Amino acid sequence: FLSQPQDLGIVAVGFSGGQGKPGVDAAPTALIESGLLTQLRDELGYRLHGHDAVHSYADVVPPPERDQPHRGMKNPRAVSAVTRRIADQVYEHAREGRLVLTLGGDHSIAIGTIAGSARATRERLGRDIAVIWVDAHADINTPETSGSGNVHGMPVSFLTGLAREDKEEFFGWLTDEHRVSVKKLVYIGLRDVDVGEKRILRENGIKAFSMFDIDKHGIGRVVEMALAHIGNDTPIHLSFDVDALDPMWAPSTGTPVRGGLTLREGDFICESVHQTGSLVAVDLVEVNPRLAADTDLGAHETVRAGCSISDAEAGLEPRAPSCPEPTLTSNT
Ligand code: 4U7
Ligand code: MN
Ligand code: MN
Ligand code: MN
Repeated sequence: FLSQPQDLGIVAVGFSGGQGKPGVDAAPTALIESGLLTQLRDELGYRLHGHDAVHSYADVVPPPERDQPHRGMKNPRAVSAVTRRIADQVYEHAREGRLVLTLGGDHSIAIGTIAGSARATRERLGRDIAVIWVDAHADINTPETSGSGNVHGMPVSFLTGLAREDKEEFFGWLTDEHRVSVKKLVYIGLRDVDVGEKRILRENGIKAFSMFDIDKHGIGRVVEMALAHIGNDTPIHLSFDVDALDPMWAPSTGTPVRGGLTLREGDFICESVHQTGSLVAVDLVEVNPRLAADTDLGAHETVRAGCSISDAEAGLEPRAPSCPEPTLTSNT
């Protein structure tokens, strides 16, 4: 049984190389400027670590002309080098028993965050982590199945070992201690999965709750089933792509898909997962304040939604902690 950490490790990642639209690197600053960290410190009482810098990893990112595609992947050296650094940063926080909050950046950075938390959790608790991936997309393309070559659509394949590469400069630094089992992976919110990805999900028996499942069972039951799948007391890494939310709530993101989660459903997922007491790390990715900025409300609303999601991930609930759970009479 894990105790609720009082210490929060922050990794603010200003990186957009896993996809083609600039601006997603500006998200950490936008989130922080809108008061995310002070909220976590002042209202949740966390001690913050690593919050004074937004990292661009400029020292390891090669110039674009020296980063030609490899196996169809765009910016492969940059993404590999940056995620390798992020893995070390997350590892350092998690090894100290801190809850780690990573603010992206595009979703390729989860290669680093999950590699780091998987390794630290094995070392600290002798346990394998489970991953809850909340997203409109499955992000499980291999370089070969990807139509876009964008690595933000591939992180899960590298993390599970479905995609492999020997060369260190192309994610060859990933070893078994960084990887997660396909059995400990569960998706919530899917609604735009590529044909090749569907085959990968099916062939590997990966647990996935689509928007259809949420409509059918309700978000409460879906989260229950997701948690049941990974098992009690399993350390959890929650990776939240803001495009899981309906564009009504989060229009400023690179690959919006209609028909998504309400903000409350997104918050509910995070609150529920936090309540397990088993969270070791959380990501919030794909907020792009430069997109849908024309509507003016777009970027602002998306940043607000991002803050709400991060608060929920860290355990902020509208109910006071002293307030007892209402007793409900069940008719089932
Ligand atoms: B995100 C896509 F083809 N599957 O691989 C791809 F539809 O992190 C989208 O979830 C990936 O935002 C989206 O490029 C990645 C596409
Ligand atoms: Mn997505
Ligand atoms: Mn994603
Ligand atoms: Mn996206």
